Amino acid sequence: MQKLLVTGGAGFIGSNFVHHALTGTDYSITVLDKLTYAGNLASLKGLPEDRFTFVQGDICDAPLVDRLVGEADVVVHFAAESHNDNSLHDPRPFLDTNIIGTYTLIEAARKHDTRYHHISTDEVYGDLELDDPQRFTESTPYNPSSPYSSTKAGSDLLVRAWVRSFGLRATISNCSNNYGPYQHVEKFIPRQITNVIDGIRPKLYGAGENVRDWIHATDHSSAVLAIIEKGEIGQTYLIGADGEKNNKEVVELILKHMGQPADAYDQVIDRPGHDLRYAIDSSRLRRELGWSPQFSDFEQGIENTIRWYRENEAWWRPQKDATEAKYKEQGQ
Ligand code: NAD
Ligand code: TDX
Repeated sequence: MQKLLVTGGAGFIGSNFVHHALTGTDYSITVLDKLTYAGNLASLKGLPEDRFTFVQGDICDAPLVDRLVGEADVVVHFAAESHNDNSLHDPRPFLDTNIIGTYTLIEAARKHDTRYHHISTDEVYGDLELDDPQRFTESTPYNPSSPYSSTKAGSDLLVRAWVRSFGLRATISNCSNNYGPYQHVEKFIPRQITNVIDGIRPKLYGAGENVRDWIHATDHSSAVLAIIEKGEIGQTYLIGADGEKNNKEVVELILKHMGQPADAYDQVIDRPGHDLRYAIDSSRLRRELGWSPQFSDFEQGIENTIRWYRENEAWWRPQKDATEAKYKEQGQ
């Protein structure tokens, strides 16, 4: 039985991964999570008690990290400051958690020779023109735009250097935009769903032409499991499900499935430096590790996600007012 240390397991993708991994394998999992505003213990309810442990703590706490990494067979590092808009208003926590936190983890993994998997984002590659026929691949040069994506890029480069210089047994994955249950209401899709539930019109940054490449969090989880089990040490894998949609299309889909007119949204101030388009070519992952996404119908996925937020109001309600108040201050 493998022992996994999952950082950031009380966040959106980390919690989806923990549920997925504990269902599909006999692994035991320890989650290390600071429970920032983005972490929620309620996302980890109902897990098998004999195979799941929760530790509240900071990935920058070197003695704690050293002990937990020493007890694990594999580290899966999800913990991050993850929201672009926050990084534009207060970048410092992004440097601490995304850079120093990653450094702290890979130093411990180096010392204990622990297998390490690093979760990252397609945003490290910058953005594409709307009509560019190319998509991001593992060899696309890094060109991040925001404080968030530049700290994620920095953390990826640290991992690459630790592999080359110290023989760290690591893999990296860069995934596209995730959606699904347990996503914080600050993020695009849950913000608009919960706005409609509250009788507030969805808020589209600018004209809504920006394209994101959507993947269900369960498909991200199955890809990470495939990489842990079959990935080649030192390699980077791009994870994506061919889900390109512009933001206006996504808002219209949410409005349609929530019984609202297609134009019942507001256009608000655009995000500074807003990346235009992300698009992932995940052929290496599919070809070399035999992975494929199971949630290929985005409209069905959005319907399920709307249902989840309707049925789990107690999970998101405590964050909603403070999140909207912050956006209002920023004119968004
Ligand atoms: P999230 O913000 O929902 O969750 C982050 C979690 O990390 C929270 O539980 C938080 O409490 C915890 N955390 C933050 N700082 C910490 C610290 N210093 N020590 C310990 N725990 C800490 O984020 P998410 O959307 O689930 O993203 C998870 C990972 O996936 C991140 O590395 C992110 O860059 C990456 N990623 C996200 C997406 C996406 O669409 N959301 C896409 C690709 C990659
Ligand atoms: O209210 C909104 N209106 C709007 O039009 C919000 C919150 C967002 N947007 C736009 C901005 C983006 O073009 O929607 C798109 C998606 O926005 P976010 O949910 O903030 O995601 P994004 O900035 O694309 O980054 C996400 O995907 C990559 C995650 O937050 C990152 O952690 C991940 O690395």
